[in-house]
Amino acid sequence: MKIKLIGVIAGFYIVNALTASCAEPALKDVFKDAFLIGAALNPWQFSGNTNAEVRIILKHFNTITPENSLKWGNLHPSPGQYVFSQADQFVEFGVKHKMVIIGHTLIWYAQTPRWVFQDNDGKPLTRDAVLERMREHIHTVVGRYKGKIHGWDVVNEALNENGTLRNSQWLKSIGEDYIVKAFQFAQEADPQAELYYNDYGLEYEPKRKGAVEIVKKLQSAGVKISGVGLQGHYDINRPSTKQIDETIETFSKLGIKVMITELDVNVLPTPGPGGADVTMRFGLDPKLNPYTNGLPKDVEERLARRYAELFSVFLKHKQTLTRVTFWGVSDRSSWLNNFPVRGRTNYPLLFDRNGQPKPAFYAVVDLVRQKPE
Ligand code: 9MR
Repeated sequence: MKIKLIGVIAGFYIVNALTASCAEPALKDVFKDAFLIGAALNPWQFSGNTNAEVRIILKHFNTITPENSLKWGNLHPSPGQYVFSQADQFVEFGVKHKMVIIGHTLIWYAQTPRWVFQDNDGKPLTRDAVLERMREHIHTVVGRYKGKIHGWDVVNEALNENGTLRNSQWLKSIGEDYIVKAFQFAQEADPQAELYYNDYGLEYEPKRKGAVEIVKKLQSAGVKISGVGLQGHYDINRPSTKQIDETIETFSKLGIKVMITELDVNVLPTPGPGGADVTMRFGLDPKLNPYTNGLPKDVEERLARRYAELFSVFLKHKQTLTRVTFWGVSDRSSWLNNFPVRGRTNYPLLFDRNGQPKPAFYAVVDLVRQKPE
């Protein structure tokens, strides 16, 4: 009788435990046979605090990217001065929790101080002098985290929407081969690390062609390129799943990996072309900020359907796609609350402002969760 009772009680707890874990399965387990799943992190999440976002990170993600801590401006603000404290903490967090650590980013047109391209009198440096600064920076940063950082966004956002090279200070100072040089320096600094070209809007054909040219140039120069990062700053309607599908296919045919590196879905009415051009800014108009008191049910459902269609495409390409990283952890701290309009209430991720999984979370999980026979 007593034994029977213990059995019943144990059964009750097991069922409860199972229901609890089914209620919020870990994304990294759900997608373990498909791709790594990760998030971009900030200092308040990796510097030893515990909060709802840290709980989400430890439970759900097996790969991490620093949202800002490894950018040139943060790391190397003036000549000869490196500030590694944040980046070190980020890497230690990843090592401690056995996560795949991604380095973002070495060479970008934004967040790079003006001094990089100038001499002490503010005059433009020669090509060779800028190349030497680039080499020194890449060797120092990649070298410091050699063996710990698994892959680097070597060059970020080098393209215009029409597929030509962005007229960045890198292009102006060095010339078109700045991209090949950056990859060469990264390869020298850590021959084992994966090396990526990362951009947004590659789902649109003209820009995609530009990225294909970059990959082919690196390949024909015999320089390592391991993959292309599709940032995945998407809207509720665009780009289409067909465009995403074709894009993954195109890069996979070049024999490289593809990853979704900065995924989020904007649900707010937003002026401009979409995407992630950080120079784009608009004033705050209440019409552009309609959901300050919560997301209406129909929009919440639309977001869930959008996430489900996106992950269906990702799963279709699981042989090529090695990683899906969200640009943030919960809606509370997403950059989209402040871009391209400051001070809005946006809902772009799978976890809400209280760290709770949203309908979009379950929509994604249900694509792979075993259905009862
Ligand atoms: O999310 C990042 C935001 O906090 C920074 O202010 C901004 C400028 O450094 O960069 C954002 O991250 C960008 C990423 O580094 C590259 N792709 C677009 C991302 C969103 O703008």
